[in-house]
Amino acid sequence: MYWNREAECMSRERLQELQLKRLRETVERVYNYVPHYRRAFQDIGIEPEDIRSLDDLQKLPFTNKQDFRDTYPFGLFAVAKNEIVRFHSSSGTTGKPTVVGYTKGDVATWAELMARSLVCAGATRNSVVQNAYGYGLFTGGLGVHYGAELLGAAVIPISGGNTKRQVMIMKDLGTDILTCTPSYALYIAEVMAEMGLSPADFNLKAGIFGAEPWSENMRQQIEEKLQINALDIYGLSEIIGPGVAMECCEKDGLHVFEDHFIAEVIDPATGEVLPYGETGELVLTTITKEALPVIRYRTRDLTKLNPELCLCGRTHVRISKITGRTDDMIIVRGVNVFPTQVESVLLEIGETEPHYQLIVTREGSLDMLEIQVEVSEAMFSDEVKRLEELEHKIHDKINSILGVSAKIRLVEPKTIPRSEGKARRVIDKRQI
Ligand code: DLL
Repeated sequence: MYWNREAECMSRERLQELQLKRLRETVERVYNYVPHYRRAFQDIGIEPEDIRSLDDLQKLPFTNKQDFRDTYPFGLFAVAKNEIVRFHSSSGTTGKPTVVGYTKGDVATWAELMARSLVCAGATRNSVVQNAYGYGLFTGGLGVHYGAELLGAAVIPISGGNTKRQVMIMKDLGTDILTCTPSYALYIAEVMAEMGLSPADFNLKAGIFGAEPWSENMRQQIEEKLQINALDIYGLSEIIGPGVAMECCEKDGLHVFEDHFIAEVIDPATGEVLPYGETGELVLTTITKEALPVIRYRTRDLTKLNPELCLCGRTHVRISKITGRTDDMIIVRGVNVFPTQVESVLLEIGETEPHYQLIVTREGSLDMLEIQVEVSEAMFSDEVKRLEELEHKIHDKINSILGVSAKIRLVEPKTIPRSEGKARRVIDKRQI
């Protein structure tokens, strides 16, 4: 099932022709209407006519988060302000937020991409989509909303939070598609169980989870607890919001909607483009955006590209599940650690609950990593010896897989704060 078969299954040859045409139009437009780009191109002696093939994209300069900050709020817009029909803002926690704008055309494109994403998860016009992404400046809520409406599904604009009501509505309205962050999906499952309900009491079929990194093991947990197909959706405000890439039911990578975006993976240290299959930083170029076209945006998200044809029939390149952000990575005594690696180890051992947090401190000049993870009530009130054994087991496995020695602290159920949006996995208390 596809929303737009022609676009999603287009031959690579035609797709690349289309990409080149759209790339050239975009480059022309930003050169003419966005002083930042004109300057950046001129600095390295590039004119729009120099872009003759898709490979020429590599000649263009990168765009960073800092460029958004330096030109805050409207400096990167390529249309007059009265063409803008919507603003959103990134959820950045440091410095000024990033403001992004959409024309009518952009809102329509975004809805199309989200309709495609919903169909990837098996949604139809008969679906009831419970949208528990936050509504507001965050792109999750309204992004999914417009896509679900375009599809003709019934959308429940419930936003995040008030989880008991969330569960009740899910049951009473017969929700079949749930959209929220993966960490919130787990919390919903927990509340469901507390309310004495089981998946059999619901009509849930699939979930579209994203906005934060999550491991394959986390997928298994969610699928088991909710008895659904759990699929990954990727996106970011600077590019459009959710719907840049979406996993199909093959669950083997997320298709980047390449008729609207061009994906590259670079070595974050050198900026060099990496061959297919090598892990690096995802760089995205928009080729149909009107209000805010973005050239070679450095996402800081780590992934690799897979150009092989997918069994689902879609021809668009796939990114593998994002393992983390370059700036999410914590360096503990010189060792790079991503929260998803820890998550993967914990869930593989499988004797803890899927709620964890990493706490980094510095004692003297030594970094200390503590991993707090919840265990079940029964386990917690069990013999101390059993808890110690489990702590050792986790410690050893983390040590052998990540190469870092961490203090493991098993904590009581519900000690770790639950999130209704993006989970906070790392608390870095080092003053560096
Ligand atoms: O999180 C857009 C979104 C909403 C995506 C709902 C999916 C679902 P921002 O708030 O701008 O936008 O944050 C973007 O979130 O650069 C990634 O680091 C992270 N991220 C988004 N989706 C995924 C994912 C939205 N599926 C930043 N896996 C991105 C891992 C993700 N990380």
